[in-house]
Amino acid sequence: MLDATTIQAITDTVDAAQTKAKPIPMLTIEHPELSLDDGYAVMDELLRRWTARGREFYGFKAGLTSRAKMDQMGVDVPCFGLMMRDTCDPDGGIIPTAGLIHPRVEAEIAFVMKEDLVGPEVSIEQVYAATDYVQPAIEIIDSRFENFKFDLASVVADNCSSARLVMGGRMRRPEELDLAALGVVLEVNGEPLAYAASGAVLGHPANVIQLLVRWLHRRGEVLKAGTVVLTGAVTEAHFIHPGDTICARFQDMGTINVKVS
Ligand code: OOG
Ligand code: MG
Repeated sequence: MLDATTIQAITDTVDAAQTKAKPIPMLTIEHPELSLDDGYAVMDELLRRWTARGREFYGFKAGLTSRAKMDQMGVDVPCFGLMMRDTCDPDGGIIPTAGLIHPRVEAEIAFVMKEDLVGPEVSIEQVYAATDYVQPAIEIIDSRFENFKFDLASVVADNCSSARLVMGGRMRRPEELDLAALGVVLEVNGEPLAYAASGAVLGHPANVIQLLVRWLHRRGEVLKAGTVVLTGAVTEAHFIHPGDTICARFQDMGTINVKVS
């Protein structure tokens, strides 16, 4: 692993790119030895700094969990990132993008937990029992890397491109839905841009929760009650611009409508 001083220096670089919306080259160009664990060490240091600045942890995001996203980004291993409460925008509201570099929108299914889940292995039944409800979400991602180009270690160090999110539509109990096969349509300015089914993420979005619990266990952590989890985009992501209207329709789960400013 990289030494602590180098992790701090890389965190400084990512932190500045995120704060100033100035794109940087993919980190492995200057640090070819950057590993996946190093990427997560940078993410952990980012969280420590954000918390010290008074920002509040909101939940986890999974990224690169669907074939559409893996093919679009050229990375075929899922990753986990952190979401902060001050990046949430309301359904029916306006998403500010002034502080973002090249934002893209994604449609995702969110889980909100009501009981702790402790790994390494949990069953789908345990995931359902620990889930308070599932709900539609849209995520706005914004890679801090030039031309949205990265490898796995770099994107993890950039907190998996997390930028903003909206929870909306209807809250539903997972067992009342066929979560492997719900249709999702993503529209921008009234144009349907992408179609998918909820099972596009690892065959079933609950499988993402299993993977997250395993990942947390390896880090000596548990998935806590009250945590929100975005399970990853079901379709490829689409660029958005000020003035755009976004509509994401989720079968049996309602619709999210937002405007981009
Ligand atoms: C990485 C984050 C991907 C998802 O839902 O797959 C992601 C990226 O594509 O920039 O959030
Ligand atoms: Mg996403």
